[in-house]
Amino acid sequence: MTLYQPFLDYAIELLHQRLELQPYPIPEGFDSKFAVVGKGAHQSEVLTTSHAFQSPKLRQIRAAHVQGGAALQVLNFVIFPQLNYDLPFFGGDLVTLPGGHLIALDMQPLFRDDLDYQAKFTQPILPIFEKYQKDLPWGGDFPEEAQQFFSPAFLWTRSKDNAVVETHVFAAFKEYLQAYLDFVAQAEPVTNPEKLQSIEDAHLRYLRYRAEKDPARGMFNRFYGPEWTEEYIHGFLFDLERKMPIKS
Ligand code: DBV
Repeated sequence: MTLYQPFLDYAIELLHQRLELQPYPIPEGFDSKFAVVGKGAHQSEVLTTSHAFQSPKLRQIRAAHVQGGAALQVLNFVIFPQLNYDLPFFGGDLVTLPGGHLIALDMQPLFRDDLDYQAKFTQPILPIFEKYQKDLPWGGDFPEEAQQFFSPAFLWTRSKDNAVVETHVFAAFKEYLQAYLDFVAQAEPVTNPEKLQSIEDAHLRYLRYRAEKDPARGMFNRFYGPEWTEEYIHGFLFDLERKMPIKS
């Protein structure tokens, strides 16, 4: 068992309980990737597995799980709603490196500065956020250009302690995901053409940023080579542009 396996198991179980869950296609060669990295005594094995689902309101629910020993574990878990809902993205980036754990958890808003949007999708999360602040204090600097994509309930922390991840981070992850699925249950489709266009624009802005700035690119390049990595990023992790109908 690795650090984030229980997170993934919990999420998949809950998704099955609460959604009409269907599989989402994972391109061939990307459902599981293995490499032996390093030399001699520093040799180690890195396995990356992909998991993906969809539901009537959620276009893609996907996880990338990197398992490379005690000092290299990642669970990157993102939910991309269908484009006719104004739902935020669920974003989890749970990263363990030799320096420690780096945890990012948020409902990433489509329209961060819109007060009605905040009232709908951020206010209800703030009590959960505040509850965990004490044990999961603010993690400090992060890229300034990424700030526009996070909500005021962005849980961002660093820790060196496995127990913190196994207790507080796991509990926060469960509560954020449950709250997200409450939003999904309540969500009504958007029909206004202008609103639909602004939702599509927000998805593309988010997706292009994440694909371009993916902090895992360097790591994947080292393990699996640039060809596999670019295809993984654009063909699976952040695939919206590939899936959009071509507009005439
Ligand atoms: N991050 C991903 C995917 C990963 C992944 C798909 C499958 O988006 C892993 C793997 N994140 C990952 C790794 C690191 C980070 C760091 C390996 C460490 C990089 C390193 O130190 O070498 C949130 N993730 C980070 C950081 C932030 C996030 C802020 C630290 C700063 C950085 O290195 O850029 N989640 C991340 C992010 C957004 C988000 C930037 C933006 C919207 O949702």
